[in-house]
Parts: sequence; C-alpha cells; structure tokens
Amino acid sequence: KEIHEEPGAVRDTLTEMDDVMRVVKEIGEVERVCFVACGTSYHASLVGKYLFESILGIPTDVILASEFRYSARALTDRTLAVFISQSGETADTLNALRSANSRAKTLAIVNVLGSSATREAQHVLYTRAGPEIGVAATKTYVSQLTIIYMLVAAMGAPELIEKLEKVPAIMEEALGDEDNIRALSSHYSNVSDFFFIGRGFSYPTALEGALKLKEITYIHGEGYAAGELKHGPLALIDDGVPVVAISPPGPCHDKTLSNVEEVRARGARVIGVGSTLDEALRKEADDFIGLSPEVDEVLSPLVYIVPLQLLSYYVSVERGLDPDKPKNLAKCVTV
Ligand code: F1P
Repeated sequence: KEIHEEPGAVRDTLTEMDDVMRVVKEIGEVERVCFVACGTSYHASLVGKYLFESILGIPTDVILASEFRYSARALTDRTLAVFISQSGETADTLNALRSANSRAKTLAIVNVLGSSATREAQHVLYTRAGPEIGVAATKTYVSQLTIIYMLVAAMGAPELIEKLEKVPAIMEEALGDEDNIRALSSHYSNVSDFFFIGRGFSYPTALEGALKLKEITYIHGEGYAAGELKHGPLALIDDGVPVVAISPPGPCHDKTLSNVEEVRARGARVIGVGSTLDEALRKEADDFIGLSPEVDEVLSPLVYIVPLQLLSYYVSVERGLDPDKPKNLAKCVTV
C-alpha cells in the first residue's frame, strides 16, 4: 500500500516549494554541506551529495549519524548540516544534531510533525509522505529525495522543478509493471545472496535496494558501486547468483553495461533495470525491468527504487514473511 502511495507522496511534497524557498533564504550563504542520517535516510543523503556537488558545485559530506561523534569534520557557521530522519526521533541522529547546533547552521528534514528533531534544529523542512506504518521506509524515502531535489532547485537549479513535476506520473507507470515484478520475484525466493550494482546516482539506489531486501526478506543483499566489483567482490559472483544492475540512460550507462558483461561471464543471473528502450541491457539480462526513457541518471533515484521495493516485497511474500513487520527492526530506533 505504501509503495503505491509514492506518487501521491511526491506530489504532496512538491507543494512545499514556497516553504523550501523561505528556508533557503533564512539559511543564507553556504560553503559546505554535511548530511547526517541513519539507514534509508542515509541513502537519501548520499543522493544529496551527488546533487549538491554535481549541480551546485558545493562540497558535500555524508556521515552516518552513529559515526558523527568520531568524525573530526570541521563545521563552521557557513556549513549547512542537514539531518534527515523519517521519525525525527532516531537517537543517533538527534545526538549528532545536538552536537552540531552550536557549530553550524542546522536543518532537519523530517516526516513526523512536532518530533524532537523539528524542535531542536534551527531550520525544518517537512516531507509530506503521511504516516508510514510499514517498518521499512518506502514512501518516506522518495519524499526525502523530493525535498532534497527541491532544496537544490531553490539553491540555484530551478530547472529541476519542471522535471520533478513529471515524476509522480512516471512512478505510476512504473507501478503498472507490478505483474512482471511479481512474476520474476518467484525465481529469487530461495537464493541466499543478492547483489545490487550501480554507478553515480545509481550507487545509492543499489545500497537502498540491498537494504530493503535485507530488512524484509532476510536475504543477504550487498549494494556495490559497479566499478568496485573488480576490487574484490567479483570473487563472490558464481553460477546463478542474482545481480540487479541499475542502469538508467546517461554517462554511466556503458560502463555499467560492461560490468554486467563481467558478472554474466561468471554465471550471474542478471536482473537489468533500465529504460524500456535499452535493448543492450535487455539482451544481457535474464530478467528485465523497463522504466520510462524520460528518466535520466539525475532523476533516476526517485523512480528506479520503486521496482526494487516491489521486488523485495514480493520476494518477502513468496518466503511467507510479513513485509510490514520485519524481525529485529523497530520503526524508530531511540537508543
Ligand atoms: C532510520 C531507520 C529507517 C529504517 C527503520 C529504522 O529512521 O534506519 O531508515 O527503515 O525504520 O530506522 P529515521 O531516522 O529515518 O526515522
């Protein structure tokens, strides 16, 4: 249900543009950005780094909230420290926010109204995903991404807005491919390992795809920057090991395709995720998930995660699990 609510969550979050503009004005000049978060919110932050650096040219760090206290990062009054949290109550994120408040400009991006992070940060932006009951974050992830894109738009890339407005309809199209994803997921319910590979903007998508799989199917899933494969993990690719290759149209495409050839040569079973017009990837892949050719690399994190969430959902159901209530995971980690 919550995956199906994603187009609406993006639409509702896009109505916050005036608020984003107001907050950007209040924040003033920014020389560096430092994102801090946990879990899925950390992966949204990684997309933020690619956006801030490639579009705005602002140097950006991303730090796991649990590692923030060990980081010697110099924060200054021209650093914007961005704390992303669905709940606004995650202990590691709150502790980091408290220690940054006196050293930097702080902004919390939160889904739950009135939560601790919204009371403690200097600036606040809300995602409009509505309540999220499923323990593993889905619609709040795409809403967090939407706010980050809007922030980048407001800080100097207004052309992004027109592109973002097309996203909900493209997501609806992606959700229309659910029967294909349900059918192909039956090939993967008994495997013990899964790999997700992507480059550039698709690297955080690979990490988030692997996290969803771990959280709700309990299958070991690894997300890798596709170019890292040759530095070790290729040794783990054997006959029949599933590799999800995330390869939207754009400058990274051909290099990712050559990584697909590499894993195929070692017997991997490839699930290609790319443009419906991508005949080269379709040909290399054992299973293929096609998405709108309109979605380029920059926009892909918002759309390419949708079929990966559905894949994990259906593999979880095939394994007889309850995807909404994964074991050993709380919706809000307050310790
Ligand atoms: C962070 C997080 C979620 C995860 C689970 C546990 O929460 O790791 O990403 O799905 O709910 O907590 P938050 O800080 O974004 O609320």
